[in-house]
Amino acid sequence: MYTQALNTRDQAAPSADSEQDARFQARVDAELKIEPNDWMPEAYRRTLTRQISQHAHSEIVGMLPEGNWITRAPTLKRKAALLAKVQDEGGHGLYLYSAAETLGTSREEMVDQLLSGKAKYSSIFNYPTLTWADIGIIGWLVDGAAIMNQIPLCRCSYGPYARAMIRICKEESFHQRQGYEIMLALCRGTPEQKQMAQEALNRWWWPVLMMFGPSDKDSQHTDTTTRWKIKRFTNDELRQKFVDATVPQGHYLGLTFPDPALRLNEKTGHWDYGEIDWSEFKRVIAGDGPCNRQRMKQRRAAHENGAWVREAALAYAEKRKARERAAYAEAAE
Ligand code: BYC
Repeated sequence: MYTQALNTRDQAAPSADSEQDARFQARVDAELKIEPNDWMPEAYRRTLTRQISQHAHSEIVGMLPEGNWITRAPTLKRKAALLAKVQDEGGHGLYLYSAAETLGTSREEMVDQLLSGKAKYSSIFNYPTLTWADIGIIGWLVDGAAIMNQIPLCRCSYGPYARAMIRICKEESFHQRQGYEIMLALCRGTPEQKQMAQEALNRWWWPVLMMFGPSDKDSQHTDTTTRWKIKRFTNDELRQKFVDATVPQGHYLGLTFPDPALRLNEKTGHWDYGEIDWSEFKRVIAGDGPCNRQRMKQRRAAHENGAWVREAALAYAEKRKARERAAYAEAAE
């Protein structure tokens, strides 16, 4: 999708030159895109590599809780839609790794960081999918939260990330609708099905609110990334937008939210919500959530089992290169 050549760090060496920094910030302020070969502060490169690679890892790990349900989807239609959705997520991971590679870190390095536990991925994918209703919830709420967070990223100052996000958001929007449609079918179904939908909402609501990251007062990166126009809204702003959009959708389904403090604030027009359990969030991102170990074990196994594919692809590329070289040599004679 993007250049195959990696930009080396020397090409964009960090500079103590504040004029260079000021020129960079002026470009960002003028809403001009920063492209891979443009000069950028080393910290901008680092933070983008961190965010884009974490995002890519989240897509790849995010395939696991849903992939678990492909063989158990209740109908052929549901199975086909879920298969397509999980494939889309694999695709999103690949565009994002490509976008991150343009900043000078290879995909192999990023994957190693994931598998060694050094790199983070979204907290939400460390929760189990216990029933079919969880698949509806992932589409409705997890993809709904992802869209809320990702639409502003389509205007991110870094060109390759912004462009990747445009396509990703279109697909996420389909994912969100398929999830809501599953929820609608369950809520209009038997009392047992509605109960299953309610229990899934009870389990996922708080972890989904945590997806937006720590509250603004605890967010380490927001100030800088907002100045660089990577982030356009703070974590709390996006969380509030999500709650405002989602609560009426839940009420339309006839479901209740597991938060006694949830109420429409007549003065602000926003839904007020209760305190998030940040100790749970910290535990999950530190590796001690309900499924962290299982997810990493599955990813490591997938990586090892896929080694022969990588080797075969490399061998094929070498063979093609050798054939091309031979053809040139013959033509030059
Ligand atoms: N989980 O300073 P902060 C998807 C970390 S994919 C884990 O606010 P930032 C989907 C954060 O990394 C969903 N870690 O950070 C896929 C930082 O730690 P480090 C993923 C989290 O970057 C398949 C520390 O906490 N989406 O939706 O300004 C199927 C302090 O946070 C989380 C993206 O990646 C978390 N939830 O803001 C369905 C979107 N939250 O790195 C759906 C792009 C925070 O310093 N990313 N942390 O060690 C972003 O927009 C931002 O990176 C975040 C965090 C809003 C997530």
